[in-house]
Amino acid sequence: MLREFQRLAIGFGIAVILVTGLASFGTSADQPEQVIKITAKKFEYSPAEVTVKKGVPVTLEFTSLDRVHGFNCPDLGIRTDIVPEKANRVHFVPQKAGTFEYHCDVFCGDGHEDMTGKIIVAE
Ligand SMILES: [Cu+2]
Repeated sequence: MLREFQRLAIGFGIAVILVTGLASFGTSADQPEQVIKITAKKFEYSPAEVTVKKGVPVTLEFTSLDRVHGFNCPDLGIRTDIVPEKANRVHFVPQKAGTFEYHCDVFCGDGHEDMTGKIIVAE
């Protein structure tokens, strides 16, 4: 009786491992995360224009080369401070295709207003 229960339990355990393993394999194969590095300095982002794929998770990783900047993309609902000597990350899953402008929202000097870029979400 006990033996049978053990066999069942082991069988169940193996099934769970297989299913979760397959599931995570499926996700990572279909939707590799897009990691994009962007540097910020007075008064530009580099690259200023990035293209991502709709439905695929994105991590934007910002590095500042001089001072504190901001990253704000209201249409995608994402923002972060960009602090020097820190990896400043935002994570999102683009749900709609299009071109979305972003800008620096931490005043950084005379060219601050021109510190902008674009995120292009492709189908
Ligand atoms: Cu600024």
